[in-house]
Amino acid sequence: MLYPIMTDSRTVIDLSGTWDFKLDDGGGLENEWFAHPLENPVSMPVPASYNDLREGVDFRDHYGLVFYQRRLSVPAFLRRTQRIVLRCEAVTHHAIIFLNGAELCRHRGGFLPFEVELGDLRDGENLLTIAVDNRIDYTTLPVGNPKNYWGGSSRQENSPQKQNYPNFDFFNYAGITRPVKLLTTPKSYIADIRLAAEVTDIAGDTGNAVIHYQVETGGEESDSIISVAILDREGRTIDRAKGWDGMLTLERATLWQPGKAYLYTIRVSYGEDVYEQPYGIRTVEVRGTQFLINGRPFYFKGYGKHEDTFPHGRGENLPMNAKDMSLMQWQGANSFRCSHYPYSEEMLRMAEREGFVVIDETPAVGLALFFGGGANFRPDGTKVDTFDPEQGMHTFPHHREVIRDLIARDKNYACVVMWNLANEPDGAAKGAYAYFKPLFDLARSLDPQKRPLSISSAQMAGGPDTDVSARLSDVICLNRYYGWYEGGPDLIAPEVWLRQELQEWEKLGKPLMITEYGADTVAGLHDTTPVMFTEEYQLEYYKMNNRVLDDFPFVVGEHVWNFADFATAQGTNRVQGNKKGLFTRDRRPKLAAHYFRDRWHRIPDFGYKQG
Ligand code: BDP
Repeated sequence: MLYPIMTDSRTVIDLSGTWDFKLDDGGGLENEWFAHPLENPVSMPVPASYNDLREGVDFRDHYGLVFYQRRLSVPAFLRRTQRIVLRCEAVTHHAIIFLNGAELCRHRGGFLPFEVELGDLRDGENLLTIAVDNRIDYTTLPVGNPKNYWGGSSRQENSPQKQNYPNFDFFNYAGITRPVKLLTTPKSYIADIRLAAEVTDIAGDTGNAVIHYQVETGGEESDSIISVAILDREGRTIDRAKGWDGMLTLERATLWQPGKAYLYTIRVSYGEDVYEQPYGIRTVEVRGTQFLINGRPFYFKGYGKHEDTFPHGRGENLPMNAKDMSLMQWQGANSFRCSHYPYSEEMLRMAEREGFVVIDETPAVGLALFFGGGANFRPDGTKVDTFDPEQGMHTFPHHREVIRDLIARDKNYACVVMWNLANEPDGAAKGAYAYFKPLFDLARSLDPQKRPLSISSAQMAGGPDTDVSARLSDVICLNRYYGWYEGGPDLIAPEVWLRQELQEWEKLGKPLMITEYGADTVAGLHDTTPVMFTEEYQLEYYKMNNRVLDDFPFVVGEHVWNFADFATAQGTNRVQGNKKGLFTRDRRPKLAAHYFRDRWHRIPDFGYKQG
């Protein structure tokens, strides 16, 4: 799926701005709110999560549909000559699109783009309505619970007011969270480009590269020829080819490197249509216990993040993206994980330009009936397995969809070096292998670059004998909280346990990275004795954990949990959100941020461990 850009043949019109908005009263669809201008709407910015933008619990915790609406006029000359497509970058979680009262399409999933052609635009004004559904359950990703298993009271469960009960630890923000755009293309158009490079004779920043490309076209029949060219940063053409698929050859190509990005442009023409794809040439490979980028052993220094800011919620926040990138670079980090859902393409495009390494993740979080405890028992006391065909979770079809859509969107990014197919699933449960094996196969078959695959494993999934990740993942990714959930406030025994656990995983002969470790820390809480929740405890916690990680050559990276504090559902163990950030939610550093700054500037991107 191509990112919308303007070229000689294409336009993009951003529909961001202030839209009309109304919470559903339960009868919005039945009473066809989409067919007429909304009665008594409020103003709502697009893009943004709506939850924190008006006051009151009813608004923030609204359950079900909301309606967004705006008028739309499209110049007649464009309608005559071009194909007009509505593109939503992300609507969380499910969308129904209506144009002039008629339903155009439905889309499930809140973190990936979808497009629909607008064939029936009228002269003058058109009425565009997007109904957005925030309901989560055992069929959705992320997963929602039927009732509150986590820190909730029976009053909530019996309340006549229906609510979402996230089976995950971040606030269930909703709305039109990324831009809505109109894009126009010629009637015969370039639909997709798939790129993968083979690189040989790597020396320093260069290598000899052969880029394999495949172009997909769509729309009206045409006998136009496809031409493909690769241009360097100065705009010089280095090689050309013709046809649906083929090869471009570069001698001594400049490689895309962590911290040193170099992007070529792949220019594709087909009849009238022209598209330009930025492209970084690099290789990724797991060899033995090493993670190689351009043939050299890479060490991941960075974070699990969230798209979470005040008051946008998960709404796209370009200035904060830029600030985050700057803070990550200030700390000497080189990578982040898109926990726990695909991030906006604006963020990926920035990482691509800045040479920042990304682990791309599906929204498959909450796939475990152990989350919060207690959810996995029937009224008669017998256990329900997460993947029980009847009473377990039914996310498999949607999981397949999101893997397909994620790879369709992000397959050409050099910054994306690994696909993480799920966060903390019930990896030791009966049926876990049967559930995940086809998903791993699917991801492998779809990715033209055959990137490594992983799952971020929860402590509850156990060690290499029980955790399905041991059999399937190319890189073992562990979320571990030794010294916090496991054993905190003691830091002595947890150090022993972490060592023991790593010794077990080491026998597998695969590289391992820590994709989460952290301790809740309320900024401003201090003590001479490092007690839990103080900044001093967070610091001691990380020093202990890092001491262990440094002793294991097969550990290829450390991603702290989390880059910044973030909003969650309410519960007895959350103080206005999750406080495990190295930075506060408004991006002020805690003590540990300075410690990591010092540590990461001393750890090189390449060759830190001798594997
Ligand atoms: C892990 C989850 C993450 C949570 C974190 C925590 O992957 O989403 O926020 O624990 O408890 O289990 O802070």
